[in-house]
Amino acid sequence: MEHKKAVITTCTQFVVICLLVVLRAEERTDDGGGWSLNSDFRLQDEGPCNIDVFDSSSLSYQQFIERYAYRRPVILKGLTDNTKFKLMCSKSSLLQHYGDRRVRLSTANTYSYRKVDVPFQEYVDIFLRPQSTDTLGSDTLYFFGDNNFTEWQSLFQHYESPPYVLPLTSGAYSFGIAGPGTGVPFHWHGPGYSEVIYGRKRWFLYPPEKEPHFHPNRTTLSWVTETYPHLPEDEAPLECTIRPGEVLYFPDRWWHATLNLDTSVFISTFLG
Ligand SMILES: O=C(O)CCC(=O)C(=O)O
Repeated sequence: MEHKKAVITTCTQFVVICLLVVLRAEERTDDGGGWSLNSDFRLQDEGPCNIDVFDSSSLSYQQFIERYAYRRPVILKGLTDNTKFKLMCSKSSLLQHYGDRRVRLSTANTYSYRKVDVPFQEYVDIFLRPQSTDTLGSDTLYFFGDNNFTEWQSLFQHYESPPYVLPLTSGAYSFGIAGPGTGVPFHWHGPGYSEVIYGRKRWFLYPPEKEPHFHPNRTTLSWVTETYPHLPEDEAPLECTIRPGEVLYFPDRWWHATLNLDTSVFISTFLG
């Protein structure tokens, strides 16, 4: 009997070790920082990209100001080097350093009303999961913004924000992590940048004078599934999917909505 127990225990330990080895290997190879494993659910459709994309070396600050800053969105590649910040944002590193800190979650509707505070570890274990199409924005809790800059200062101080700042403005950060299919429905505010550290994020934008048709309590995922495919050509949004190493600039008061295609770690810099 004792021998049988010992064999079972040894086998169980062996299986657990094998699983851990596989998981760690996957973490190392997928460069999703351990947030999104190769086997995980992710959205495949990146959509078209009809926003101007530049290598940052081919668009000077002066050109950015003249052509884009007050006129239309643009995506810049290689504008910042956030290699160190990225390493610090891996799942294991963030959980190790901030797992017991409380984070403030907001409902993902246009006029974000409800706020819920949970330990970061609990957010990762329980709330961080794929979005289902029929869940309302008011029932989706999203970790983005409302960051505690005192507690997380040791992380944010390593973020290199886009250097093309609008005159007379300074940047305020908004950091988040969310599952595939999540995102923020259409809304607008001041100008800023969005960068994904891990994962891909699909963006939809309309100029201030062209308010899109959307329901403020439906998620971006439901808008993409139900409304977007039927849009007449002249109501099509500007859109693109951004990846790590790229930043998207949105001008003042442009309508925008986001859709995380993978589990994503991301940060916005609001210029005000
Ligand atoms: O990154 C996101 O999902 C939301 C970004 C956004 O809407 C914003 O920066 O205002």
